[in-house]
Amino acid sequence: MSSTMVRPVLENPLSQNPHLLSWIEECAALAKPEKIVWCDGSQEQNEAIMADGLRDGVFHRLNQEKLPGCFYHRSNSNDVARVEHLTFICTPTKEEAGPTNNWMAPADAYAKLRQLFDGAMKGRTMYVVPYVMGPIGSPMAKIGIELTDSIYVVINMGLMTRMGKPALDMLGNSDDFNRGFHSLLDVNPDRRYICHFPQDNTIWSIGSGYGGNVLLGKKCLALRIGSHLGRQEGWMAEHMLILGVEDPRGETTYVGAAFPSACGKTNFAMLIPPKRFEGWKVWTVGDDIAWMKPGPDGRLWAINPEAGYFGVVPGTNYSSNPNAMRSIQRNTIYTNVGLTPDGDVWWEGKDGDVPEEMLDWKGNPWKKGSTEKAAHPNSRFTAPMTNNPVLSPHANDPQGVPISALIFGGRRSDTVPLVTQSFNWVHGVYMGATMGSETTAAATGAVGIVRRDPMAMLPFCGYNMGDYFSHWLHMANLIKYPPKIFQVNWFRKGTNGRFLWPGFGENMRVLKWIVDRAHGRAGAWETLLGWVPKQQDFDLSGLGIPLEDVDEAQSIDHEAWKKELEDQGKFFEQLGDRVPKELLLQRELLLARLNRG
Ligand code: OXD
Ligand code: MN
Repeated sequence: MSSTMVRPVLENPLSQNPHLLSWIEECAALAKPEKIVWCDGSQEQNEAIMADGLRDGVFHRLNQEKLPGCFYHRSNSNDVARVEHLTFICTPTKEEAGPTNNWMAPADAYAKLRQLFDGAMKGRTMYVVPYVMGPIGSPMAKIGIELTDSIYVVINMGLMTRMGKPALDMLGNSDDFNRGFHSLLDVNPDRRYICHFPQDNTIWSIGSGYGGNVLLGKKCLALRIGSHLGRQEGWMAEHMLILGVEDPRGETTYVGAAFPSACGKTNFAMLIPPKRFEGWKVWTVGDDIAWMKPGPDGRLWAINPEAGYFGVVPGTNYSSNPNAMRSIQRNTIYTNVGLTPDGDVWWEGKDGDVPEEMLDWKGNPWKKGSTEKAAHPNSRFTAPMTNNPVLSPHANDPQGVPISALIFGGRRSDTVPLVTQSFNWVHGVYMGATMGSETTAAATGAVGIVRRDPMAMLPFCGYNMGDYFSHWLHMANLIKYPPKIFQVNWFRKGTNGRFLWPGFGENMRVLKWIVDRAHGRAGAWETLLGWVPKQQDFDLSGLGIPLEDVDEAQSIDHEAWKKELEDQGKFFEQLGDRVPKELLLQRELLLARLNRG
């Protein structure tokens, strides 16, 4: 083996930043790649890297007539979702990571992973992937560099972030960048760790190729490290979509909404208003993550740090999300869906006929009528946001968009009403903090069990959850005109097990009430849970479902709420003594209202 293979020289570096160069040297000395390639983000280089991916079988070319610029990827079948049990927050003390995170002492984590990284890239190429989270030049944007041996990561980072030379130009000679180090190693769950070092602005991820574990800009930097930075710097990193609602007069109101993984954030962010709402439009700013900071005008301003969508494929169709369907017809990566003989893709819930036969997500022959799923329930598309027909014209604005309302929503078949407005900011924070949701396939583990998922951040909060709640409460002091806070539940079921609310585009009706309330324009009734729409302020005309269903979706079941509060109490106990007193008192107040009947 030549010496350059052991200690690769940095040939033609795209940057002379000494901090960057010495860190790359250090990582290369450990992982020992054969070659180092700097990603400049150019189309030419992307095509060359994709050609290598096709040659190595990482990607398959899809039918280019049907799906121009689209490629197919099949992941290792042991590696199809985020692995929360292998995800660690490595703060100096366990207390800082808090009871909802796995913790490892930084020195132990570095030592353990250093052993795994040692020689992990032998014979492979190490790609240097510079990227910006947020619009280029935005004062809210952050720079990350990911070193990876995965072509899948390089191509996906190119879609999901502002990747390439502009990131290096923005970085200049600064030391202020996130250091992300990733290797597939042998894609073995026994040697899989996703470790975050908030104090070092560093992420080490090894042994996985799944998006949520390895596209380090997304969950790792934009949420886990981001939430830590936000607390230090006075802003918020949230698991929220951002959308703009334009009314027929042309006024646009921006809303952020937190839903747990695979609960329809992408659908909501791309919503098409039903016929009844002629002249209304919804614009997508982001579908998964919001960074929000108080602006000089006293409002809360939000950017979407991402540049693409990494969405759940099954269930996506021209009824559930026409704009997502239009977004994934070109220049899209499909991961773990079914592959038809003519090079097209298929998944459960796709429009049209079920193909007679295809290869399933594992590459096994699949026949119509099979009880196996052709697409993995967490199969994904990666598409650039510029494909979205309703992309907000303000998605690239460096200062972001002003937020008037925040929405929390879980997947609950019972208990939680369709829509409620909080009495005030603290009550709204309590609504978010006590959010529960039935688990989905986005993470490994049992599906369909209610788990508390505060602000949809349970798997993504990079520090102690109690301190995170305090940060939320503290933010009210920094925002002169705080957004109004709402809770929604699209998933409530009737006694016969059917959904009470049609969801999808019809969620516009709820959204309109929220927007009107945010502007102080619509009426509401006070209930023990918060404010709910008055009949005349909630446009249900032409909805096509019995109004009794809507009433049932909005009803408050006192017995269910007593149980709910018990469960919330247990959750707060688990979180320990860092839960702010104000939130414990909110629960007490609600309990008192409930007991009064
Ligand atoms: C995602 C997730 O991929 O939340 O967005 O898991
Ligand atoms: Mn998400």
